[in-house]
Amino acid sequence: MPRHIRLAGLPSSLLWITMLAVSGSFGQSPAPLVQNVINRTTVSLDGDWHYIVDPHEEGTARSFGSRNFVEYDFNTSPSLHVPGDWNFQRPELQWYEGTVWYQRSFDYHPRTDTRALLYFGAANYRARVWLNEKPLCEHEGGFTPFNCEATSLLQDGANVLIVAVNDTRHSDDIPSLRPDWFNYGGLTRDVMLVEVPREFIEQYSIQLDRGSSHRISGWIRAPNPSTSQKVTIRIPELKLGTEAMADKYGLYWFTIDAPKLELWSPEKPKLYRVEISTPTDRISEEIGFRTIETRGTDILLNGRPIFLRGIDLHEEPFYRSGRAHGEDDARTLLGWAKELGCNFVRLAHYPHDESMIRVADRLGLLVWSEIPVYQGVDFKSRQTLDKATRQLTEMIARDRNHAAIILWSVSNETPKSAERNAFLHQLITTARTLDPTRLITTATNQTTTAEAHKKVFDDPIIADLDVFGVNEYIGWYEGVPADLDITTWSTPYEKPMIVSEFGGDAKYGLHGAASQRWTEEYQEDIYRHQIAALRKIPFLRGTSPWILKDFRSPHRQLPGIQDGYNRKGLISESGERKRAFYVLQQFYHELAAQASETRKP
Ligand code: GCB
Repeated sequence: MPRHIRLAGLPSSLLWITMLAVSGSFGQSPAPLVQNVINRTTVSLDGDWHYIVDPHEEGTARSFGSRNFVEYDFNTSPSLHVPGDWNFQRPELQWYEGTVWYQRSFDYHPRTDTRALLYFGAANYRARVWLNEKPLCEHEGGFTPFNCEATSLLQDGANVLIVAVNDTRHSDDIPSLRPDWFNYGGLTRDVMLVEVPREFIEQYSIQLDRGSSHRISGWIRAPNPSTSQKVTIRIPELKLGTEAMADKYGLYWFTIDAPKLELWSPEKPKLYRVEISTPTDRISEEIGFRTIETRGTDILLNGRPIFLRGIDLHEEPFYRSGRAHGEDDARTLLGWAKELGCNFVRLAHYPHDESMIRVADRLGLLVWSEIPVYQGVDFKSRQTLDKATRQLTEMIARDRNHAAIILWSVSNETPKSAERNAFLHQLITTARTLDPTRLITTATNQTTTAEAHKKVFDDPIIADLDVFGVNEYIGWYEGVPADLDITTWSTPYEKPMIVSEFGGDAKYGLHGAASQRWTEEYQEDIYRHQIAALRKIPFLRGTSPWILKDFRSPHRQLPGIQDGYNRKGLISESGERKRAFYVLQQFYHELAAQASETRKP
């Protein structure tokens, strides 16, 4: 059954979009996402969970969620740590793709006038949740959070939670069948109960108006508003505040003029504590204020042209296997990016853990955040578009108040076709409608090469974008590094371009001639030629090479060289820097010095 969900903050003509309900047959669909959970009262459900591996879907046939079956016993089953993928906690699960049943018990004492939402930071890829033997909710999409209304199913005292997570890949999923990264399954991010009052602040958008450097505006959504209820928004450091009344949709719109506002920037990532309160609820968050827009081929941050000195990264930690998670991993990964001289990161190819964005806010790193509409997507399927739309909506709902994010990306490397164009157009429109304050991008590898060494970036999807990303592997998948010296780049579009991927593989510690593939010298040579070529592209406004660190990919099996890793990292999986790291670092330090020179009064 199609279900209509309302998207807050939209003009009335766009108030509704049609989405398919997650399922009509199991529990509820997740409740609307509650933002900023780390500043709420929470009960952590992280820790050890019992698990049962279920390759034949016995648990579904025998209703594991709602009754104990004699041959299966969660209480005597081994455990997995949550948050974490299952693949690298148990050697026998490394290559497992299918269903794993998770179970844990916990004590809880419900309080009158308090609601409890069961919150999952992410479960890859499908999750079905039972609380105290009753189906609660299900969710699809491995990199975005969801929460389920648990209040009425929670018991005073012992409670039992069961989650079936399935990470089987399907051609009509997002991502599709063959992503070039490891399919880490499981409850990969935090699980918690979030306690909120009966009437609570669910979501809000607090940003500078597009183009204004001092007018803060936005909306707050609190379910079940009474028409007389007021919301107060305060920024204590600026001694500013205002009140707002609900409109008929339960949205509280407000504007605050802040003439003395210090803008957030990579050089000075200033955050202000913003407090929101209703008669029944209050929440605060550290928010930075900056503008981002384009003018011709320029990207303007706070009204001034900026060049994005970036690096791509997957959500994998250094020094251990599995999914990265939490602030420590984020600080290590983004710390390396800072050391490279970056002011920008492309978080590939899916929304990363929220702590990554919070750390980027504090470190002053601009962020490109992306949904996994990756090669091989079924663009003809309405259902697949619904899945992508849901992931886009959840990504924006979680992160819309983070100053670091300047670009929402709707896809990576999709082949040109009428169906592809329509599919991406729909996503771009949704992203713009949900968040008119940020720029929309995508990474394309579609070019027309009319003559040898003449690259024309003319993918028609560029017409729909604010900024376009180009992935290009001259010297690795195409020709040799010296081809970069004679390649010309052009585009019919008057828009800023970011080279969102380039590079080549090198095994750390393998040395040889610059012409010898897989050596650090070969990779270094690609970077040298590439940087010389980039300097000549007049509409280039950013670079983010592929990639910060070697990452696991089942596609990469060359023995003795790849051994299961994509080796395009500038740093090995154990933290050793390759020669190309220093080449990029030198380029970025030079660009940073030039930029600070032009900023001088
Ligand atoms: C690409 C993809 C990226 C791959 C990379 C590679 O174009 O966007 O996901 O990992 O190339 O190494 O081939």
